[in-house]
Amino acid sequence: MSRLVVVSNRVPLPDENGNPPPGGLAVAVHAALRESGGIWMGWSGKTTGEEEPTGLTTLEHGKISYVLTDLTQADLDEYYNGFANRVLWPIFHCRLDLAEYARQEMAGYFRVNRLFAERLVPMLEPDDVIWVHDYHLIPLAAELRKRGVKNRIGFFLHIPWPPADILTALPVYEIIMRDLAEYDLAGFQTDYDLDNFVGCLRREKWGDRTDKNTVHAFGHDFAAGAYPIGIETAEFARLAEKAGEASMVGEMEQSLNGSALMIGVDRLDYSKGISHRIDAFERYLTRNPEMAGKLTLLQVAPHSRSDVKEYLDMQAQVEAHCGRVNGAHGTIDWVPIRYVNQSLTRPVLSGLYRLAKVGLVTPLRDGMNLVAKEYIASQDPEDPGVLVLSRFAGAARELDGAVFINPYDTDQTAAAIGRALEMPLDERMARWRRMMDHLLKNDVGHWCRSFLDDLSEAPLHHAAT
Ligand code: GDG
Repeated sequence: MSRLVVVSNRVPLPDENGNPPPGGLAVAVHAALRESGGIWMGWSGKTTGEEEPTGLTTLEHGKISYVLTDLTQADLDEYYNGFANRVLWPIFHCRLDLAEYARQEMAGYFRVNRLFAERLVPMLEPDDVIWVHDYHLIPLAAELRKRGVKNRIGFFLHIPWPPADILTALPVYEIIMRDLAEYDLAGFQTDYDLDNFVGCLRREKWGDRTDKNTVHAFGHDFAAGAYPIGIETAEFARLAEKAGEASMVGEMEQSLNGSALMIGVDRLDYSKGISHRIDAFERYLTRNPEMAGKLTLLQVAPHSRSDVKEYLDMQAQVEAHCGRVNGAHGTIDWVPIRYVNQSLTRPVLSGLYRLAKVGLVTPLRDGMNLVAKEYIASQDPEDPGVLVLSRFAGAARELDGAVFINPYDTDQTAAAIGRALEMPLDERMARWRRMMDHLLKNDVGHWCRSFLDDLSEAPLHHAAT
């Protein structure tokens, strides 16, 4: 069996017993790494001064080596905060208005990808299978190929791939497309993303599909497919079932004083549609004044990317928005929105999902959205809640029992809240069962195995050259 080499911006390090941190991706990829042995490489989270050499640390746990590279502050500013999070993230989420392209930052992005490649090459063995994750590292395969690496290399994009009209606003889109074609397998979250990717190739006459999962572009064939990421479904269901034991969940239930709970859980990111959700909740309260005191929205929103200006701006906006709605609609004994920036533990989160009659997942665009899946996995089979889901989340391609909304349509989302709250038990159970069966079958282990199986069979254009 070939060794697996995983590369991602950050590495989820295990605890002292070798157990991975909670989180579907970390658990599933660790399971694959434990089986085959291998390496997980990424940024250490540490920065050094411009003049100092950046360090490389290796930690060994059983058959897995964790290889952590430091970056300079300039690397971090240009590669991570700059090009990845202020250019690629907004453009891939169709927010051209928020993209701030600067050549220096782009140069830093390619420089860090070169650094990763230089550090990885000496560690590679000829049979290693390499799996690269996400938009931070698109050029990595091209950099490895330049250094003579002929191994199988796969790439998985966790965020959406935009349509050609949007992508072409990125000044270096041709390089990004060519670099992606250096992988043996390019994996996307949904068939829509895959279609967009092929559409970009077609638009520029660089290539096209030759069959469902093979693309011919820039003179060679490579595999491209949709691999919708899953969660640890059974584990979430188990956590949620015993979550009543967590004191925080009990306290929450008591403090609701009989009012129904709706929940939103998101990194504080402009792609998640948090303000649109608050607008819709307010519209619902305005239209249904008899619900005053009977409905509470818990919005869990840990801070994210606070070094990026657009994120600080949106944090301030969401805070002001919650304050405004609470001021206008709240009473001395009822706060309509409970807004929490604290990060909660998974057992508490699963308990809160289960307590909530409605899960509100309203991104303006999202690669998948794991919260939608976690909400479903956490429900009580005898009395499940209802998922209100944006049609612009990748999860909408799978979770067909949700109540779908367009987050830009505030009236529609407000009406969906009403519909979810009033939905009869038999309909809720039937919708939930369908989605839960799907999530049990298509969990994160399935995702990981499907990707790696297909990578092991992908056409190998580099071996021959
Ligand atoms: C990217 C793509 C794609 C949130 N708050 C807490 C907490 N969370 C956890 C959730 C969930 C995860 O964070 C968020 O996952 P999402 O999928 O919603 O979003 P991104 O971070 O944007 O992830 C996305 C994903 O990659 C995977 O491919 O689905 O589309 O953007 O797991 O539970 N977890 C805990 N406490 C919190 O307060 N423990």
